[in-house]
Amino acid sequence: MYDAQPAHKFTFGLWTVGNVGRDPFGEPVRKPLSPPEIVHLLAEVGAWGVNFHDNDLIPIDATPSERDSIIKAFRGALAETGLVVPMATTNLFSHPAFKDGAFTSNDPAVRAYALQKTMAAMDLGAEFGATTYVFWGGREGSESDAAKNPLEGLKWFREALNFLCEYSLAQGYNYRFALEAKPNEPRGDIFLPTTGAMLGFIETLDHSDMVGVNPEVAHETMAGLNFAHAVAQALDAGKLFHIDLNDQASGRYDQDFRFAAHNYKQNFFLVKLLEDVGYDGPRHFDAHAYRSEDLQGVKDFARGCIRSYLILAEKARRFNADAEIQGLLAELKTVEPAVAALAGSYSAERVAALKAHQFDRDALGARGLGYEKLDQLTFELLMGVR
Ligand code: GCO
Ligand code: MN
Ligand code: MN
Repeated sequence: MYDAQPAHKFTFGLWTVGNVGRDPFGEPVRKPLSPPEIVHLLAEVGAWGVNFHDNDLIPIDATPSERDSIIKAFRGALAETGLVVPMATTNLFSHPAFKDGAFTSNDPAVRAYALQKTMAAMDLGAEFGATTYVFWGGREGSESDAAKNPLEGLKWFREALNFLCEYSLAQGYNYRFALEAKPNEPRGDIFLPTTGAMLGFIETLDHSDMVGVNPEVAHETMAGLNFAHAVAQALDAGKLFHIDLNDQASGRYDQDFRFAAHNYKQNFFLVKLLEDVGYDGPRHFDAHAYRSEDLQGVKDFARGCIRSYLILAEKARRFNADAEIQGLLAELKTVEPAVAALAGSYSAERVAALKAHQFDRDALGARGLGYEKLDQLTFELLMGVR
């Protein structure tokens, strides 16, 4: 019943199930897996696709011949399993050169190197048929505003994206760019900290039509925001090009937990939103297993992400088919048609009708809305007692 179908487009990054469990306080707890091993693991758990940063696949110091043999082995694993590569991205955060950012580094040599590295990574992604290119500016920010002018940072970031859009077009790549916001970590503050901020920034780009967002559950939650609302804004703008699913408790470090491990209710409304609108992009799990896990635990983690999504999708269908819930929702909208017609878009007639109408504001204020019942029914449905 909770089997993944290709239409769900469930994907994982090489860095997710490949995560070895290193953290700022401790060494790795799992052995590294090679890219072909990861592809086979993902096929085993039911994933549709695999994504990568340039250096997840090709180490930053690989020789050309090492590069060729890695590509050959990876291609072989994709052919054996039928997995696709829908998204690629650049690692612009691990190497010490990027300690003050990549596209927004104060050092023009670093900014130029970041462009060179990204073009090469776009070439690599295109070789595998990727059509979405993610930009997560993990180091694009500062610890002290004494060190960097945020206006200059934004200007440099815009310049880089305009450059790379031109490069994508000139190469004939089919890329759509997806910008991923995060409020902080690893920088004290990261520029453009929320999906809403990204959406505003996109409109200032030369090729804004090519650029959308890649919102992540954990990142919006770290900022104390309602993730489903951020996703709704992206959908409303036609900009939901990709999505990073995971989980996070508010006010904690960047946890990247298994999807829906923490906020069942918030993630239910997220899945309901995606399913109701028929979102047809990749559903990417940007998460990793707890540090307590071995290889079996990594598989449990990956299967859990997929299964939890499918369970919540099934709950969303039940919510939509639940007569009592739907009855309460319909009741909210039942008003006299003549009064309902007063709300709507601008017209001279509506202005005249509004000016003439007498509203009974006390009656409007006195009406109980039934949200307590609605929320309780939602809880009962999610807990399986309904
Ligand atoms: C994080 C980010 C990253 C990016 C990834 C793709 O908080 O570490 O979510 O995992 O999504 O680098 O750009
Ligand atoms: Mn993250
Ligand atoms: Mn992410």
